[in-house]
Amino acid sequence: MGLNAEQVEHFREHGYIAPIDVMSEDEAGQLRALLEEAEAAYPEQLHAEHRNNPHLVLPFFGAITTDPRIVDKVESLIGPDIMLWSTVLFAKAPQSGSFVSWHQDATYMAVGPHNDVTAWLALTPSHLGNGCVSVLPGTHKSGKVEHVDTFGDENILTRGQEVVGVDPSTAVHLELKPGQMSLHHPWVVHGSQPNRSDDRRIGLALQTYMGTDMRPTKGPQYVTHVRGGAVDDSWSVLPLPTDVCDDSGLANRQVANQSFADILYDGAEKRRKL
Ligand SMILES: O=C(O)CCC(=O)C(=O)O
Repeated sequence: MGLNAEQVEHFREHGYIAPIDVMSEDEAGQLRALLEEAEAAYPEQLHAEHRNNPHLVLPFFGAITTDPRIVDKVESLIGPDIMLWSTVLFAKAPQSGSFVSWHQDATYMAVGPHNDVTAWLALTPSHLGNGCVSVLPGTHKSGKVEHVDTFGDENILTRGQEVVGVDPSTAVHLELKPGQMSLHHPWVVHGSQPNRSDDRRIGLALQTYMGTDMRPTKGPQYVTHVRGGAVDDSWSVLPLPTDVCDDSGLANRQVANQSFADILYDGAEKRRKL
């Protein structure tokens, strides 16, 4: 089932929608259990520095990328022909200082013209106390705004990029139960605070669902096909995995993450590991 007219209007006006029910808390708990089982079995492959594109090595996250309970809602915003650029596992350890500075996703993505949306699926409760995603409503209407690179140690973002001159008092905190998601616009300014709770805060960002009318502006770039019309030849299409961390999945993730790093660090003074 897609979004209703009120939700679509809210997205156009404010740049986000939340909360949206996707699955039961039990099902989200099962996904978390599968993730933690895989993390225990493949610690070298699944740790904080390997947070990008887990859907290319974990079949249960691969299946989430095409799940109609998510993609039907996405389709209401970007149309029926859909591909996915990447996923990011935003897992904050208990009582950790890790945070995400105020930023726009689209600033560093090198794709366009924008017809895309990020879905953020909660696998644990996500609230202000454990650093849920917070957005600055309406900021998507300003288009691209200036960021500075901070490379802050506890900043989860690639280059610690941060929008200058934000007024955090206007923020809306997207509190979610496990199994709920939020949707946010590629230009909406958003971020998140540290996790001050005794449990992990885990969310899978499906980042970003794009209409197949979008093109890379610096190549090469990798996508997975989600539904509808074919993907243009200007993209390289990667398959979803069949087994946890098998050789082909790891190779696909490597190639996608390398391209991801080259794009996200373009023009940066230094690099961290991706
Ligand atoms: O999970 C977080 O704390 C931040 C997520 C985020 O920045 C995003 O999904 O674009």
